[in-house]
Amino acid sequence: MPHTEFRSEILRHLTYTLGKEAEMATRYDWRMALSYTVRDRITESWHDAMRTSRDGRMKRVYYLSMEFLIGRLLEDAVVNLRLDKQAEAAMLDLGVDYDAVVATEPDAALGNGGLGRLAACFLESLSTIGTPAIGYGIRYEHGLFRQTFENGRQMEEPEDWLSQRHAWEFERPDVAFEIGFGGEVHEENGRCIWTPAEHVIASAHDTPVVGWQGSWSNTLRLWEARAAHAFDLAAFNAGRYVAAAEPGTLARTISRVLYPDDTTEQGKELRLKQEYFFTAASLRDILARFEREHDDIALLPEKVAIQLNDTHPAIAGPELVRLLHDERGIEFNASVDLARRCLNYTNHTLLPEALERWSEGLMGRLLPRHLALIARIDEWHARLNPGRTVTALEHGQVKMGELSFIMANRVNGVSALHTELMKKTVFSELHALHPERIVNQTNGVTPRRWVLSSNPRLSALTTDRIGEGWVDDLEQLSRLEDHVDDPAFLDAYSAAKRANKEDLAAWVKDSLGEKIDPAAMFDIQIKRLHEYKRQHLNIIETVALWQEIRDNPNADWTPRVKIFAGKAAPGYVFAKEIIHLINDVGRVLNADSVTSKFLKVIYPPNYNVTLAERLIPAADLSEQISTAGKEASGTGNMKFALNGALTVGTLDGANVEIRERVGADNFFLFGMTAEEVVERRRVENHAARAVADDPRLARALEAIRSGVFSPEEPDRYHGVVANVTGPDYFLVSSDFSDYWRAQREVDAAYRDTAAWTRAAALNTARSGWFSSDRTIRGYMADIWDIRSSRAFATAAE
Ligand code: 8GP
Repeated sequence: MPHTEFRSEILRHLTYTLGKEAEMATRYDWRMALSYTVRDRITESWHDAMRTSRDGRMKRVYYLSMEFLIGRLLEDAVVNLRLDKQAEAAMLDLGVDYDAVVATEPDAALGNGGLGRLAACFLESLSTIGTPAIGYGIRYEHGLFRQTFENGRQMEEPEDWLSQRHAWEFERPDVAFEIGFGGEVHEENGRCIWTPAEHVIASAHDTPVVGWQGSWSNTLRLWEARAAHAFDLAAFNAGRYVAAAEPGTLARTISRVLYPDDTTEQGKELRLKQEYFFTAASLRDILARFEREHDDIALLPEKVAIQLNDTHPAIAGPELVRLLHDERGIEFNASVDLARRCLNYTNHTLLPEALERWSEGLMGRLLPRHLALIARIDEWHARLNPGRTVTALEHGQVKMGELSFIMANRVNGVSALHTELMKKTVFSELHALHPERIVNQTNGVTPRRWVLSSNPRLSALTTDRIGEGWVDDLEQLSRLEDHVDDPAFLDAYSAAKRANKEDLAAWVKDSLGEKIDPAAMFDIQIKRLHEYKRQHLNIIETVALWQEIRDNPNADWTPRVKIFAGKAAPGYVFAKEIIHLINDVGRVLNADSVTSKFLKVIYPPNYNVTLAERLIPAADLSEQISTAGKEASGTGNMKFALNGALTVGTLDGANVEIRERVGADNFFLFGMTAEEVVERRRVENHAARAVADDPRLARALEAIRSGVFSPEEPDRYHGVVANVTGPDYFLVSSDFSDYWRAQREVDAAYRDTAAWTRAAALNTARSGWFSSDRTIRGYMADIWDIRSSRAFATAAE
């Protein structure tokens, strides 16, 4: 389509959809008009895809997730539809700054971290591959909180992404289900009838998710909660205006906020309500669709593959059994069998505190019928596996991990190491009973967003050398290996990185007022704050390095900028102290006239998808330094490697597989292995010993402890230091010396610019396997049993 036609469509939307005159239009208006124009392009392929799936009676994937961290959608859609040139030209014609308009879109922050971003990458890959799929979740009014810093401390403000209209969604008032809570169960003619005490309406909002080249689009269906009777007219007429609106307010609470907690499950009752709310609505929707297309319920597992993204939707097991057995009268064992063959469960963390458990009391109050069904599912499982004792219901608690496992056809881990640890630790007994059930699917990331759209310079260079087939067949990047000894290619590769770093430096100057040198190494750690991710190991090493530079300021130091970004759960005190410490250290180091030309610390607030897109293309070094055995996979690690950052990392999660692929020479390994971690914990006073053995570590900790970075409150970090020198569960002290050694190797390597660039290019060339397209193909083959996708649609049934 010529850009002039595109321009007319934008103007048409501006005039008729937004009701604005061009002279009066704000950037917001232009963005909305542009978004509607782009959305029109998607809508056609979306309808085609739905028709093809329906007419072909194709099997669909239903991805149930509490989180979809989709970020901004306009740029992504423009890139996937290949409308970038037209859109820019049309906006230019209209006298509007395209980039500025794109930048007004708020991030849809409907997730906490890795699990939510993975869900977003998966939806895009499913569309690119052309596999019929629907992502189901909650339309949170407030996504993850907005982070600001006040004197270096994290502050949380509500995220208000829906204060402007959301251009991408279609409201479906006609798709609504009544979801019940509480009440009683009684038997009638041998059948259990649940009469809930309270009802909430789940109402659907659909966002199309377009794949590469726009040839297929799937749906993200998010549920909003509203009251069955939102308004109490009698109360209103009696002058009780607040009370009159109360039913609506209470019901809406369910889709009000995303729980801002990445590890510990809190908010108990409301959280369980949210989980049941979206799971129950999604299952009803799935069954209604199935029953429209098929009249034999026995076909359910052949047509429906449900993926439980972690245990948050684990109530799907008993709920599906309830819908089949109680509501449709299918015999109990047959119902369990049907449900089990549809359901699959992905585990994302082995941290015990993150494995959900609900008290029997709470479950019984909120979901009395489900509690009874869980007990029956346990009996059924015990009957089939005599002599074994693993149950979902134990000591007054419902264990959602066990329940998910028992009710799943397949259970998967998210990296090879994590899957093996799952078999040996949390699910060892269930694995022994069902050795075929656990499979591995190493995570991946979508190359459309994480390379093509966020790193246009690297993308242009890559396409110039190997053609553009890599965009949906990322392993073609290996063909870049033929170019890594070509000086012209390496020059261009390093020029692209340099330009990305200049862009970032300009942004840092504008937004934080700090000047950073694009010639310095950009060393980046971005992720949620957690002790196991060990941002404190990084900042302690920074302090030690600063001390050495001060001792010897004339030595040949490799200039570095350490960049951190990430949010801490509001209730996670230790994580917030680490943020504070990083900011305090940054304040001192950045003001140090002797050392700051060699070492700076930058912490932009409010890490989100958009900030990641800005930081990753500009990275030289990727920090993946978790305690081995704790990071299930990581996906940031993959994004960095693809964009040509070298990794300093432990043998944890997918780091192991990244190192295998990019080669040990192009990866800076340090630290204990998962087994060594377990052994080390048994050593008495392991932390104190490590500190005693490494004077550098001792000196850095002493500076932190004595208030060098917090003179206004010298004992501010006593707690942090006491932890790292005392219990040190995550072995910061024991891994410090080896981390220091690896970092000095990094320094030396960075000084050899040509060799560094070659290693960076090899990281790009050898990371193609980490595409989420590959991961999705793995799920299709090993979990969902789907062989048909767009390419096979006509051959289906
Ligand atoms: C994360 C894992 O920590 C990360 O290693 C992995 O790459 C990612 O999932 C995707 O598989 N886990 C979570 O984000 C997580 O457990 N979040 C839930 C507690 C909310």
